Amino acid sequence: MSNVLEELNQKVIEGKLEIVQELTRQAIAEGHDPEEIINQGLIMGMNVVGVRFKAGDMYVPEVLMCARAMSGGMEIVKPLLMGKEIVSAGKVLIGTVKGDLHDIGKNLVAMLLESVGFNVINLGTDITTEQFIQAIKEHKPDVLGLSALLTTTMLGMKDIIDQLVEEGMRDEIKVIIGGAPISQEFSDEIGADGFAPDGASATELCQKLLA
Ligand code: B1M
Repeated sequence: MSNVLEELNQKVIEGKLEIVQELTRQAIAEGHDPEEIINQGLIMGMNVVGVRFKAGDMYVPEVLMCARAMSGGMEIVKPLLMGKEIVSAGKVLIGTVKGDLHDIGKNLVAMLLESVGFNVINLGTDITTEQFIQAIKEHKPDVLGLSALLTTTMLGMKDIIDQLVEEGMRDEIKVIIGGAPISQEFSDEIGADGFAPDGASATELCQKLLA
């Protein structure tokens, strides 16, 4: 790998936004292909971050800084991809369920999914069952990701899955769930396709479900 790409993924790991942007511009000026810059520079760095975070070697604020640095580089490369088809790992629609305003973890999951090549549609927080169903009809994602941080709102996940069954859409989409009070047992109980305890596990789960 060329020096600038190696340096780029190292600076993503260190969460250095300005340097990542500078190196991204340098990589473009040196004639690197935009996809090469994304995959070998930006995403490769973020993959390392995901693994370290999962192992407990990095903390949330650091991961957010890395994700911000990666996004800063992406913004510069993206215009060069106009008209170019990027191979997506799949489409994920993600949101925090009704009545729940917690979004730090959900956003972290969304960023990590994007960093490994998923096309992510992030609906935000306090999303009703109807809003999820409408968005699924509109965007036709491969995976629906539901997040909840409150024991009171996690029950809303079952309503969404029941509604998917009711509308005859359950077989068309994989449903993954997560959030501090969520467990594998709860996931099995409500008929989700899987539970992920953290962002890195969520990316692995989506990859496994769509393999
Ligand atoms: Co709230 N809150 N909060 N809160 N809050 C908790 C969740 C709580 C455990 C604190 C406590 O009492 N110890 C408690 C819930 C108790 C319970 O239900 N059993 C609680 C409460 C009670 C409340 C309010 C009711 C407080 C009040 O107003 N009286 C209120 C509710 C508001 C509402 O939602 N309607 C409230 C409000 C808030 C703030 C707005 C102040 C703020 C949220 C800001 C925001 O998100 N923009 C907040 C915060 C920050 C927390 C704590 C302190 C931290 C949550 C967090 O961001 N963690 C939290 C205590 C705690 O969890 N230690 C708490 C960091 C984040 C990276 O982790 O979100 O777990 P987490 O995400 C992880 C995994 O869970 C997983 O991956 C992430 C990355 O590793 N994951 C997924 C998450 N979603 C996933 C989806 C997936 C897969 C994995 O697939 C789709």
